[in-house]
Amino acid sequence: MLTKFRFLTAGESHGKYLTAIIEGIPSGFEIDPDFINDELKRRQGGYGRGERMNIETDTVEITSGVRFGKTLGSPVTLVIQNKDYENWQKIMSIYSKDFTDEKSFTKCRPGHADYAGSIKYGAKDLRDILERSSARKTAIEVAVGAVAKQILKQFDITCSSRILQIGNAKEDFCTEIDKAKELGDTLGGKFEVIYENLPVGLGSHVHWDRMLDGKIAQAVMSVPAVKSVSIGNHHAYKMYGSEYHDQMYLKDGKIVRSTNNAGGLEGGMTNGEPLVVSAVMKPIPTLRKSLKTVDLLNMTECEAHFERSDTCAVEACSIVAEARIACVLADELLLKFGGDSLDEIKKR
Ligand code: EPS
Repeated sequence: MLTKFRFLTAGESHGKYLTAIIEGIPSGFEIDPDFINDELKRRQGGYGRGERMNIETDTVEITSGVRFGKTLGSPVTLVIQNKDYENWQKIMSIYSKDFTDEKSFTKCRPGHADYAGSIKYGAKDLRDILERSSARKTAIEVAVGAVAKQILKQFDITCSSRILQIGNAKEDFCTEIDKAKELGDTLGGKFEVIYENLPVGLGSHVHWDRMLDGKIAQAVMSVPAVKSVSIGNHHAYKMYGSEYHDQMYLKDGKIVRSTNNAGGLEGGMTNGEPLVVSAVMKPIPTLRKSLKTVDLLNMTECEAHFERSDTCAVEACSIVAEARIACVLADELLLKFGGDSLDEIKKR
């Protein structure tokens, strides 16, 4: 869907590397690996994360497209090493299997990709599905998003996010997470991402697949475990039009608004107000407390597979959503202003 800021990612959760190639970045953009690493650290953090985060210290290596701190206009390649691969080398070997079938996992986890993925791809071992469906891949997505954020930074576009709710808690999130952990359970929640200082007119009203609200919804909805996305005031369904719509006034010759219920988007285009996107993350489907399922090996009822998991990853999810939106916005900026170098774009 992205046409100017295009990227592909690859990598399994316990494979050797997570990789991304970004194509379409004009020359002259400053890229700071320390900023990317700070973003990776933010994704690893948050209260309620699991043991895997104690193993990894996600760090990016840039292997193409940047010289002396600036983009060359050529594809930018990012690589993150999975430290945990060392413990999984045999299980994740690319060579023919040299251990018994007993190691296969066949008790699918309700709520994960295991069941549908096994049927779709004919996987006898659900690990063939788990390894790519794992939210581990969001590490490299955050690295790509950190590159996109550095493009946005050149135009003073800034980003922030906050947690709105975890389970039933609107304030004391840690206690709520501790409670779930004690029960061997998991928790989802709700978060909000805000982008400020966007120019008017990113996106377009002229065709359904050019509308920015649709592009953002797709980008955030496909973050693992996200079940709903909304833009602006999500109580729109119960408000009068006269309450909901952001009325326009003049102040010192400039158009101003007293509300931002539209969340910065009207007619599929940015309107100059802050872009406000909120999303709901479901509880992680890998949990210590048993969930009833079926063993696909012998079609008997059993308890779902459990290795280890996070209790709550809503904060990490919000960082991933920030990254996904950054990619969409960087793409829109490059689409609108074009150019092969930063200087050329700035002139436009
Ligand atoms: C994740 C790494 C994974 C999980 C988590 C996200 O590591 P592992 O599978 O080795 O424990 O902690 O993924 C899930 C909970 C999931 O259901 O996909 C990460 O790096 O964010």
